[in-house]
Amino acid sequence: MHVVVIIPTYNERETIRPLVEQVLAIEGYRVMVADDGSPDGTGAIADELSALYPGRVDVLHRSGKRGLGRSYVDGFARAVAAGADLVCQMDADFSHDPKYLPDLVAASANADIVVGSRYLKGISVVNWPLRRLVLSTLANRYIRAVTGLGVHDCTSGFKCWRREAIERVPLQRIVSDGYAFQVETLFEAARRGCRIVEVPIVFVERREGTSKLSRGVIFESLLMPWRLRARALVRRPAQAGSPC
Ligand SMILES: Nc1nc2c(ncn2[C@@H]2O[C@H](COP(=O)(O)OP(=O)(O)OP(=O)(O)O)[C@@H](O)[C@H]2O)c(=O)[nH]1
Ligand SMILES: [Mg+2]
Repeated sequence: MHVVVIIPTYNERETIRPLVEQVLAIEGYRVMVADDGSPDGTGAIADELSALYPGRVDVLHRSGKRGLGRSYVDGFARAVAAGADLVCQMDADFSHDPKYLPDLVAASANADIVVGSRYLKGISVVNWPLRRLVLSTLANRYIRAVTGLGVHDCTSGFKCWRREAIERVPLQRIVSDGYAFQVETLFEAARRGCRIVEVPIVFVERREGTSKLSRGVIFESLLMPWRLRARALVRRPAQAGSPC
């Protein structure tokens, strides 16, 4: 199995090195860092890691407009072109512990997309203030109600995709820039028949660096479920790739 773990970064110099090294400790896994020209030099650290671990660390340096969604679109396309069988996505801030990656990969034997879920066994989040917990759990209820998605943690950025599922989603038509990317891609995959399962994870709030959650990103996430619902009404899924 060719497994690529994509880590999008913007100013994550404190965590990127130990995180990449923990992922590489899992035999055979490769990493792709998708850096948006971080002013703090995260991209240069990723280049050092790439030189240190030849063939196992790829760095995608993106310039121009920043965006988590666009970083993943570019990263997915590159990983699939490089022959990946499974593509994982995770944050760089250690909120997603690499120890769960083998669980996600194992569950992909019976699923097209595996979601690392914070809300499967009650709520498994460490160090979030109450208002953040309330926001996230209400957001997930809202997304499920509006889109009809049957996933407990629709906004999770910790996932494993089978290559066929990525090929099935028309990535170039994904419009989200920010965290709404998670919801939009899940929705587009689900309506093309991809099987989505969740595995439990414990999510830990970042200790280093700063959050990139902005008002614009929250607004996009609030609007996206309605856009998706409207899209489902007016547009039949475009056929990209073979069925899941
Ligand atoms: N390439 C790229 N990565 C980004 C961008 N914005 C955020 N990221 C990365 O996406 C991941 C998630 O961002 P965070 O700031 O941790 O967002 P979050 O986890 O929702 O928020 P916190 O819980 O407050 O940390 C991190 O690895 C960030 O470095 C971006 O515009 N471009
Ligand atoms: Mg985070």
